[in-house]
Amino acid sequence: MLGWFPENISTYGHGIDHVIQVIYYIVGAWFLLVEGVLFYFLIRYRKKKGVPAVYEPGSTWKALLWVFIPAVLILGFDLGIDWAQAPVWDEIKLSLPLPEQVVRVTGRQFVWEFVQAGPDGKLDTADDIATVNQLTVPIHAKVQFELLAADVIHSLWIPNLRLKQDAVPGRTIKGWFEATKEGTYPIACAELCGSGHGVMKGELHVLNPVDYQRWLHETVH
Ligand SMILES: [Cu+2]
Repeated sequence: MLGWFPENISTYGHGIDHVIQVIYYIVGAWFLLVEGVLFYFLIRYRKKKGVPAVYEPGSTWKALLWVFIPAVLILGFDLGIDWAQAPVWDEIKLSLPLPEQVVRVTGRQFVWEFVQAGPDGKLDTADDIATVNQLTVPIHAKVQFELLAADVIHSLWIPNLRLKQDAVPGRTIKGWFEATKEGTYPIACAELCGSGHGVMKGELHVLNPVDYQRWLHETVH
């Protein structure tokens, strides 16, 4: 039922999709149940001749069960979602694997700026590669990013990587991803950041190791 998702090309994408599925089915079933009960009551207790409307303050235990039972069920579902997402959160957010490639990403009204470590593997050296709206990474490599915002809050969104992270002025937020399929994928801003928000778009290029090395050396020299 979630086949309309963009193709997953991230090592941790299945975990994210699993969490979304859990939430989707719980909320979907709950929605149908609540709407069903609502419409049943609407019809069952509709206006009838000779039956006056009564004020029901909900002061009896029997009436209060309509509050307590759903509250307990919702708490249970919440804990279930927590339980499903905890290992995914741990993997993506609490661990920062040793990077094979480092890139600094800056959101700026209305572009994505990338500064990528050159062949020496380090940022802030002479061989850094600076690009605008174009990010090139090798396939099957752990890419670590530091995310900054130059002006207002932006959000780095690469749907195929199942990556969405706010960029907040004054903060450097680290994260990582590993792409599993060659190709070109969209990058967007997911936080309304001004009049050009809708055109704040870029492209992620995932290259095989040979093409990547060629790109790296052609771009640096
Ligand atoms: Cu933005």
